[in-house]
Amino acid sequence: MNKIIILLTTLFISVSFQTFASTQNDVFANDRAKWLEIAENLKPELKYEKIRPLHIVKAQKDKNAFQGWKFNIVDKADKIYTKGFKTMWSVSLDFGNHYTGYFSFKTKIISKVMDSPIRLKFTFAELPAELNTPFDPYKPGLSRAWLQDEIITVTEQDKYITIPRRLSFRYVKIELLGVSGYFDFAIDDMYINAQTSAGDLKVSVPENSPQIIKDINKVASNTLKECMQTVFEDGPKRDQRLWLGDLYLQALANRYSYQNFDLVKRCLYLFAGTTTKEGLTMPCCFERPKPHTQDHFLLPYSLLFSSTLLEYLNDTNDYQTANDLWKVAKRQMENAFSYLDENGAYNMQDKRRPWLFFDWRKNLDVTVSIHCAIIFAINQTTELAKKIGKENEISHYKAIKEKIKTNIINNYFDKQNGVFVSGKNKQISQLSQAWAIIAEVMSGDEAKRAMKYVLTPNQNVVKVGTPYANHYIAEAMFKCGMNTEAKEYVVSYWGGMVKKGADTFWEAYDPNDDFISPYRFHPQNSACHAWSCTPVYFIHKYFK
Ligand code: RAM
Repeated sequence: MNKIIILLTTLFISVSFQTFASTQNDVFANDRAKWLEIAENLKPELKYEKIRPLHIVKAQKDKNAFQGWKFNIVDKADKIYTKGFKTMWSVSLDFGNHYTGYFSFKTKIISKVMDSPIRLKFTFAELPAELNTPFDPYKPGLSRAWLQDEIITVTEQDKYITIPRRLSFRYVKIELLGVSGYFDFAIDDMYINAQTSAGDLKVSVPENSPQIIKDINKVASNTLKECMQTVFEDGPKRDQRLWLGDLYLQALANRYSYQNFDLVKRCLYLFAGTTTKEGLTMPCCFERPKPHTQDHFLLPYSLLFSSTLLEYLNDTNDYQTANDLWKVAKRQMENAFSYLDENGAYNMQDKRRPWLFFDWRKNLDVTVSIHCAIIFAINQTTELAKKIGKENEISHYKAIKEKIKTNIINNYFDKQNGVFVSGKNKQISQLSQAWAIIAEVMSGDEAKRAMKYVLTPNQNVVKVGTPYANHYIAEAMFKCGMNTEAKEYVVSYWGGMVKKGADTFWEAYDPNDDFISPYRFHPQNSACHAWSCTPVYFIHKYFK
């Protein structure tokens, strides 16, 4: 009997020790469930609106149109409801704006008797060129499944069919693939049950603002609205999920538009609740069936956790959340410091190989940018710490910051041209200067000079390729006092998309290359992308 008791006690101690040890290794083991519950309780109600198409349109190739295609209006959309589909075989419709939701339609027989099923192909597109570029044969890249084409076999009439996947589009093309020669049918009705959690705009631009500013603000807020679902998604067409880098910018735009701060809070808790065992926030988060992440750590995004929490606190004065999530912010900083050597140099050869994403521009060297992103995060975390009285916990940050700063100034600053040069090949890029200014490594006239250098057309300067990176360019310009130039920059870059017909801002945009695509296939680009919505923030913060 005694032996059994001893055995059981030993077993109990060993099991408890193991549980204790594994909880010890798992930094936030005791917090995650609570954090995810907070996130779950903040899940917003979606608002729905049934939207029907406005026009039947016909595609026209046009070298002056964005990506070479435009649509011309042929007729009112409701003409289609009485028209025998066999008189058309294919029809394109324009819903007049970008919508996200579930698409339903029904058919009716208009002559004779239905003696076979009807096979229809639906292709949904955010942009005209997307609807007119053949998807197949598909070259490898992002999954072919993102492209929004669906084949539906209709076997019953007068009954709504809803396409199971959520869609994001302005245009739809319907093609008849198979039907018996005996009868004819018509589309009887169709609509998208458009959904968003955004609600009403709480902030508007002054009536007397120039039209282009009003247009940019409208397109930017529409972009954000479409991305606001049960989380802040990066793009309702693709990837339909929460990304931390996008969230930071959405939080800034949200302040000057829908002011849905609970959604920011929910997203912060989702990132906290899905941290790795090491306590790291992963770059993106999927909501279903239960919150989870993917395993490629993206350091610059994890560094933006502090910034997003700080912005949230500034907007809401919700000190409870700031205090609760403070340790997550701090953990991201400690992790970032682990990539630095004793001189404050970031180890580009580190075996953990985090993803150092700053832009999709090919061949961009990010050595200077990553150092500066760490400094920026130190500054932001320090500000956060001051607000919540935790400065004593981060008193060592200052010395680390000075080391990083000294290191990059000594190794990567070209005194002659007054610009930062990145990496072994001393690459001059727009982004390196922008991040140096955002990190306050450069300021005043020195900063202006560097920005002017890289913004002046020059073959040797690496430009940026996405509105994400352009956000930081514009922010850097405002920050160093180039207000007039910065405003012009915002109007010219984002206004350029408006002039090319954007209803929502695009994931990738280069004014000189309409076909730029991170995925080597422009129909895969998302034409309504979260990180492109920040003109709302610029206009309200700086366009006085
Ligand atoms: C893309 C997404 C997202 C971005 C990441 C890095 O797949 O579009 O917006 O944050 O990459």
